[in-house]
Amino acid sequence: MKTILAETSRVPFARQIEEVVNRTPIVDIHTHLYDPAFKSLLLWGIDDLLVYHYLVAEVFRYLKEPYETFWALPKQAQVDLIWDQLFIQHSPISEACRGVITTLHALGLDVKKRDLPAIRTWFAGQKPEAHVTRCMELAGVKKIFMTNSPFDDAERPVWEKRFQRDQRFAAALRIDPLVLSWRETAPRLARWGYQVEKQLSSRKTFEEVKRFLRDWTKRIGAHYVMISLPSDFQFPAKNHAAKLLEGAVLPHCRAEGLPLALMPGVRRAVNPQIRLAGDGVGLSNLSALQNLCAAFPDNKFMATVLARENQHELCVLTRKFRNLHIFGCWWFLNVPHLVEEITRMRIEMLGLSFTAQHSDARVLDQLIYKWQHFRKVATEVLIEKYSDLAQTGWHSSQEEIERDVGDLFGGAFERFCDRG
Ligand code: RAT
Ligand code: ZN
Repeated sequence: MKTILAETSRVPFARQIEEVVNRTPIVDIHTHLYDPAFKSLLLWGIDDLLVYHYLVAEVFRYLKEPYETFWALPKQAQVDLIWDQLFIQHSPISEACRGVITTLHALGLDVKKRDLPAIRTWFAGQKPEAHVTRCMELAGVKKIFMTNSPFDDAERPVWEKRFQRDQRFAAALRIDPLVLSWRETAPRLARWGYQVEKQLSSRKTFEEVKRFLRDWTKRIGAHYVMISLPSDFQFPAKNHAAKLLEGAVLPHCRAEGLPLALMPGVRRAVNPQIRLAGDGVGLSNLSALQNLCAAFPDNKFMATVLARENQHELCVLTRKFRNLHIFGCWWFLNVPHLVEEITRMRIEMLGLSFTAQHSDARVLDQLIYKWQHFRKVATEVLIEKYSDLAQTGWHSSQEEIERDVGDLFGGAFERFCDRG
């Protein structure tokens, strides 16, 4: 009897939460998408959806030919092969495959026909600008953070030429090569007019690195600075990365009031033969992050960690340092089972003071599935949490739920970044 009563009183409440979660606009704080002014750098459409590196990793599990045979194919033939193997020869039930189907369905395409040529024809009739609006609307995303690297030879010239910005796209300054491959990066900075030395022994070099960071922060209007880190990253340490962080990156971020987003846990090129799909995951020693947060209380840090096994420790760390903001279920963690586990744990340990998800979309259309799938999980977790409260007689109002969901979907991040 008790259970039935609890169940029936839960239903309208559950619908209300679902409705708020579904209509709250999202600030997508980390993607690999570009302002449409970057033209071909903004990927969209069925072919790019299907050669997404998450799917490339999966197709190799079914192929017997040497890796090179796949890479030698023209892009459209790679796409055909992926479609055949992952959607026709097998059911597309992995998260990355299901994502393609969710996306096509949301765009109004009839997925049950399994007709790739017809899907291609539909996409060929779309215009990129209108498609951006449509995907953002279907995903319920109001702002997209790009990943902007001055070290990317395709991207850099666009910034140098200047262009009319699309206000829906915000910039984040990505500096992995500067911190992680200083030996190779120093000569590039020198070629670009910054007086730096490889040894990192002179004050001048750090000043010049800061000048480089200032120039690019200003040029792109960066809201934060970002680095992904190998799982064996340590701080403090007597290496280039630690010296550059302490001597240039952190002072720059402090001076500009910018958060430094750290993403530990990647093992790059575990299998280089599958190229972009070949990165793996490793357990990180989060003492590095702890040491940074403790030693630099005037710096703001953001973090997302790739290993599932690091998630609890990251939550504990976040409880200790208010200059740390955690975000997202990143890459291999962005599967419903783990998103649910991680989101539930974060809410239980941190309340609403974190950013629940980022899409990491590399293809515009992916916004649709990444956010539709996430909203479903978020709804389930939040229904559970508000129901637990309701059982004590604490009823959350519509406004309170809207406020809370808004925080998880970008509001807490915006407040954390606030330079005022
Ligand atoms: O999720 C991804 O697509 C990865 O390849 C990476 O881009 C990762 O998100 C990163 O930003 O390094
Ligand atoms: Zn990313």
